[in-house]
Amino acid sequence: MFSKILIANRGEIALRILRACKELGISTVAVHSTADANAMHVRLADESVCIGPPAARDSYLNIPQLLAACEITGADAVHPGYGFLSENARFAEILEAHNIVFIGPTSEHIRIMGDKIQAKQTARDLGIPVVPGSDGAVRPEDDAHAIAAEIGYPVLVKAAAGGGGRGMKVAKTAADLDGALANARAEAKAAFGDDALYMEKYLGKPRHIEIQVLGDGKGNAIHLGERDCSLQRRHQKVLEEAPSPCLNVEQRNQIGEIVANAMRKLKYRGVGTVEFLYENGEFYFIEMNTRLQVEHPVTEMITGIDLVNEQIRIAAGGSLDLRQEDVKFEGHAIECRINAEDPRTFMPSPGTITYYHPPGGLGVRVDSGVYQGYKIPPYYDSLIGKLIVHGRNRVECLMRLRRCLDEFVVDEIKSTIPLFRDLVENQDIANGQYDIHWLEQYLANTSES
Ligand code: MV4
Repeated sequence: MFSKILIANRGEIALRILRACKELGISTVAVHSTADANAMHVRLADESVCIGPPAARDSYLNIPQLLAACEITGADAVHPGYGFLSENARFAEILEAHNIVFIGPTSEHIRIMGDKIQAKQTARDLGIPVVPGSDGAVRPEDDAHAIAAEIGYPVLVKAAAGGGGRGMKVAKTAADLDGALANARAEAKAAFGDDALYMEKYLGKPRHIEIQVLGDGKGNAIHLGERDCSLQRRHQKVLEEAPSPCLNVEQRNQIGEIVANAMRKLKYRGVGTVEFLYENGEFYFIEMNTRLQVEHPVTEMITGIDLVNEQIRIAAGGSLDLRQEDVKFEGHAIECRINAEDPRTFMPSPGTITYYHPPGGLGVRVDSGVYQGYKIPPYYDSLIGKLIVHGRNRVECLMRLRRCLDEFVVDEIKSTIPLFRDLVENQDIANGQYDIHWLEQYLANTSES
């Protein structure tokens, strides 16, 4: 096992990782920018190193500074959390070259899944159902019209280097295709320096359902069920839940087994998430994330499995000691992402938290890096915490969530808590009847009044 882990992240996820390290008896190193000197992850870690000025590219993304911090402290492994360097294959390689363990998958697997065309081909070769579309890249010399006609309109043009919705263009009919391709290619070139494109059948009203996986890199892998992450705004998830209100046990086991089998063949190591669009009873692979995700607690709440503990043990060379039949799904969990934002305009609202009272009680978990008196810096994403609630069933979970949102006080900054208070009263949410467009439509409708 490792003796000291450096946590290359900040905020609530840095705390989450610290807690797992402490329970494993591993020493911790926090790194921080000058803007985060007063952050909770710095206070709770055994040691801390300032790695640069506020801008992420000069601190949390600064590989030489992180290597220096490892060298100074003698850390033998790095946990990247999510965002920042968590899916940077080069960072994983550089650490390996310095005999420091990257707590995550191999750099090769990170690289494959980072290229959405390669990811899709790999998924299909492993037996995972994918969205019908072009066979790999659509090059400028290809007959895009013939390919699109074959797929059937509407088609969606996507960037190989994209993900998270950037560089996507819909062509409703053949008349839109040349424009969609030109716009997508220009956007991809500018945003990623890689203008490779591919095309897919555009699915109109899907849900976003993702499968959590865990592998040991030796051919053992299991799935931990799904999370329904359909409630998004501008490609940012807002509320996630498990199990999905639209799946039954057979559907879960079927897609879960397909994904787990694929991960066994791939010899995938660590935690991963395979993302699907789900429409009319069918799953369609879109992307794989090779990192721990923000919404991982939802899965932890219904399985009782500590995903960060598993990540660390596996990175240290341990084998997966859970078998698929050991994974039991119990009850229902919902996560609300609490952002320091105006609940109507979503404008960031940094500033000082003058009064803070998180909810508690049975089935309640708050993962947050903030405290009363904490000043939220303006330099990073606006996530200040996550409220995760568990109940024996979805109805109990929603009742508990409503009660927790009533208790939650975060004063003198704007937060998204009032949005969630509205959502728990909504009939579509109560019925679990929503798709990936529901939230944006709801927000457009409620802003009129
Ligand atoms: C799609 C799609 C419809 N059809 N692909 C958006 C981000 C990226 N992860 C994939 N995305 C989509 N891909 C096909 N073939 C619709 C979306 C999409 C979406 C997906 C998940 C959650 C929210 C979304 C919001 C808008 C569009």
